[in-house]
Amino acid sequence: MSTSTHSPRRDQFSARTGWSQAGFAGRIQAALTGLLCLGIVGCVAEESPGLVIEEAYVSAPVVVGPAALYFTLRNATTVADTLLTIHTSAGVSISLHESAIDTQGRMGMSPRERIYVAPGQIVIFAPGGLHGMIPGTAPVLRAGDSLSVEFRFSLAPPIVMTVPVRPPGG
Ligand SMILES: [Cu+2]
Repeated sequence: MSTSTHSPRRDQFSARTGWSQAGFAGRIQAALTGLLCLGIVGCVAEESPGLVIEEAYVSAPVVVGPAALYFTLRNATTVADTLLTIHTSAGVSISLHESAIDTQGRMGMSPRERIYVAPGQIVIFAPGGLHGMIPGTAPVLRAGDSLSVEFRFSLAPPIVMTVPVRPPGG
């Protein structure tokens, strides 16, 4: 598109995308925060701008079988997001599950399609509740191993991280 007018660039942006000025400023600020992050010690690679996975570990199976993945998901952004899928870097799908006690007092677990995380919300995947289920057909996991895992979200870029394997129940 060629034009002979010299309207401010910001106005062209607003007209094309419908972004509010505040929304646009917010995006720039988020981008700057991401850049600043590069120079700060302790700002680790698994941290995407705003969505953070912390304290991730795999609990090794007692015998050969499925293993559980636990972690804390924190949404430090101002927009809601959704954890869609988790898989290993080898392409093995890790199911989203939730354990619960039914009305008969029996412990069971059911699949979850996706996990919504509101702005500022912390979602804890821990024994007895939400967890990732690693199929027993994956390479057998033992304490001391590590596993490369990728988390995918509806908005935020994927987070790839190396997760330690702890002893069963550890
Ligand atoms: Cu499970």
